[in-house]
Formats: sequence, structure tokens, C-alpha cells
Amino acid sequence: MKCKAAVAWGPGQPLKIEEVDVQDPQAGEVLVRMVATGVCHTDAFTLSGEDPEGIFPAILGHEGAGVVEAVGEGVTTLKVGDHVIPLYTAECGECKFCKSGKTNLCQAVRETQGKGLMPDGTSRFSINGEPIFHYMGTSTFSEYSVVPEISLAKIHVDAPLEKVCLLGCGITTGIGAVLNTAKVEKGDTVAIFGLGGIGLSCIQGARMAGASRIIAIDINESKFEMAEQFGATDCVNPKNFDKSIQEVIVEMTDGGVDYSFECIGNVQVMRSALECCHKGWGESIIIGVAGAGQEISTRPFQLVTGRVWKGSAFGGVKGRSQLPGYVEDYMNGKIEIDPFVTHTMSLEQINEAFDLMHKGESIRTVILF
Ligand code: NAD
Ligand code: AHE
Ligand code: ZN
Ligand code: ZN
Repeated sequence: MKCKAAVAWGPGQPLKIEEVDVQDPQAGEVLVRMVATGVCHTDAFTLSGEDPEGIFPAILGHEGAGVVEAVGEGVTTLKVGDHVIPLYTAECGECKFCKSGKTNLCQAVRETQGKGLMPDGTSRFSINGEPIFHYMGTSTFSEYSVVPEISLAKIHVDAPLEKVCLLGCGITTGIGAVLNTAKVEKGDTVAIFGLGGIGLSCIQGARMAGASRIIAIDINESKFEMAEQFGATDCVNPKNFDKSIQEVIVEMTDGGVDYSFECIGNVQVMRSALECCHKGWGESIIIGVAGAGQEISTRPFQLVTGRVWKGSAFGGVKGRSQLPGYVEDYMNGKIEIDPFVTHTMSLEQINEAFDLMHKGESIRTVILF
């Protein structure tokens, strides 16, 4: 079949709307009609050329929701008409990672996914016979996408896809990092660096956990109003101080926070986030994605004296078994999504969504197909 998709032809270039050929789903694969997709900073990161796994030409996008249009041979857990969220972290239930009980990082399709290919090593997208690469196993910036069965979460049929698409990455990542990775508890203090879709979701998670102090940090003060709405108790702009932000937070909290979250992808801020944690037990969770060649550093003494550095991917959430519950939590009013959708637009306008993100004017733009 043919459909419209936004194609990334090369690093730093605007996306181009093209008519692409989409091949039928093969064994173990599913054709999804995309209804909506968010635009996450990671899409911009890969488009910038900073992603060591970035590969072009590709169809980006990994925060989508849609409807099953067709299933390939052997697909048993999904049928035509099911509502689904594509997962960039699959859940096969059978690999060493899935069975470990220690991680959500299923590796069943990770290797081919990182090469922009389906598990059989080929692409389902092409233009004039030339292959176009998949992205993160999802390629949601396309009217239709082919996705492995194990990379699709079946969700409640009544969930509004133009909202719950954001559970495909940003909101789940932030809430999950707080509740699953850090395991913040009632009364804990937290600091959240970067108040985009991820950081605001961390704030939401911290409030759900009953954190007593939620310190929100950003250099763009226009983000503070929403941070407070989600439950931030303090908003801090590092530029307003002539000492380091870690010193500021340590002073504010009598020795540092119990947990911090880096939601930017800036390795200097990652250091600040670690060093603002309390001696003896403070834990810092890296969520932000940093470019090729970037490295983190701190004095090892920071770790010797009890601070802990961790990372979190997709909030530690196992997509097939746990994401449907997040969707239901939204439907029951336990998770907020609506305020995150600051803009909606058509696929043709997708480059405007990237511009808004770069200018710091949006939290999430949702593309409606
Ligand atoms: P965003 O662009 O919407 O938000 C980033 C925020 O950081 C902005 O508000 C910006 O003003 C702020 N910021 C930038 N530099 C800063 C600085 N020096 N100090 C303080 N604040 C600063 O991005 P997003 O979509 O929320 O994504 C955030 C990061 O998380 C990105 O790196 C993205 O790639 C990553 N991410 C990781 C995962 C994961 O599973 N680990 C999932 C989603 C996104
Ligand atoms: N490809 C990059 C790393 C990108 C990355 O860290 N991705 C996150 C999700 S970001 C979603 O917005 C992730 O889940 N990583 C785990 C994984 O398996 O990719 C690089 O540096 O090579
Ligand atoms: Zn994302
Ligand atoms: Zn697995």
C-alpha cells in the first residue's frame, strides 16, 4: 500500500512529507494505522545527527497510538481493530532480560531495531524501490507503520488515542522513573532538572508518590507555571545564582535531596543532579539522552560517600504487561495527560512542532492523522 509519511532524509534537514510504499506485515508483524503521535525531544536528538544510532533516510516518531489494520502470519495476540500503542522497548516475555525480573529492556528485537530494520533484517518502507529505515521499531510519523507484535501494547478501546499516544514515551518515562526506578516514597525530597514533557511527568510521579518537596529546575522560567500546577513546591532558575545549582539545592534541603532526575540530556547538568543528592543515600536518575562522544564525570568520592547514579529507559515500564494499566489510570483520572498537549497539528505541519520544541514554547505537540 501507499501512504503519507514524514521522511528524515538526512541530519539537520527538515522532514519532508512523501508518499511511501508500505509492504504487508510479515510473520510476527502488525500493520498499524496511526491515529496520533507526539513529538519527543529524542526525535529531535536523532534528527540533529547527534544519535550514534541515527540512520537516514528514516521515518522517525515513537510516541504514537493507532489501530491494527492487518496482521501477519502467526500473530495471535492482536487482531484487526485492536487499539495499540507502539513500544520502542518490546516485551517478548522470553528473553534473558524479560525473564530476569530486573529490567524492562527486552532485547528480542533490539539489535535490528537499532539498525532501522524489522527483525528479519529488512525494511517495510520504500520510495521508488529504495528502502527507507524504521526508527526505534515504531516510525510513528507515518499514516501506516509495520511493527513487531511484541512491540505493541493492546490498550482499552475507549481510550482517546490523541491523548494516550503520550504514554508511548514521555509521560510513562517520567512517572515510571520516579515510581519504578527511584521508588520515591511518601515524604521524600526530589529535584527535577528540565521541565519538558519528561520533567513535568517526573513531577506528576513525585506527587503521586507523596514527595514532601519537589524542586523544579529550568533555565526557561515560562515552564514554572505548569511545574507548579503539577505539584512543584519550589521552582529554581540556575541562572539567578552566582554559585552552582548543586550548592543551591544542598542549602535549600539541609544537605541534599533524596532523589534527583536529569531530564535534559546535558552531561554537566547530570553532574549537578548527582551532586545535589544527600550524602549517604541520595540517588540520581539519568533520563536525558546525551549525544555521541559525551561522557559524565564526578569525583568518585561522591559515590564512595553514598550517592548513587542510575539510569532509566521508558521509566522501567514493561510495555505489553504494564502500559495498558497506565492507560486505564489516565481514564480513571489517576494520571493527567491533557495539559501536556499544548499544540495539535497535521502531519504536514510537523516541522513546526520541532520549531516549537526548540524555542521552548511547547510541552507536547500531538500530530493528528
Ligand atoms: P524538552 O525539550 O521538552 O525539555 C527539556 C527541558 O530542559 C526544557 O524545558 C529546557 O528549557 C530545559 N533545559 C535545557 N537546558 C537546561 C539547563 N542547562 N538547565 C536546566 N534546564 C534546561 O525535552 P523532553 O521531551 O522533555 O525530553 C527530555 C530529555 O529526555 C531528552 O534528552 C530526551 O531525549 C530524553 N528522553 C529520555 C527517555 C528515556 O527513556 N530515557 C524518554 C524520553 C525522553
Ligand atoms: N540511540 C541512542 C540512545 C537513545 C536512548 O537512550 N533511547 C532511550 C529512549 S529515549 C525515548 O525518548 C532508551 O530507551 N534507550 C534504551 C534502548 O534500548 O535504546 C544512543 O546513544 O545510541
Ligand atoms: Zn521519547
Ligand atoms: Zn524479551
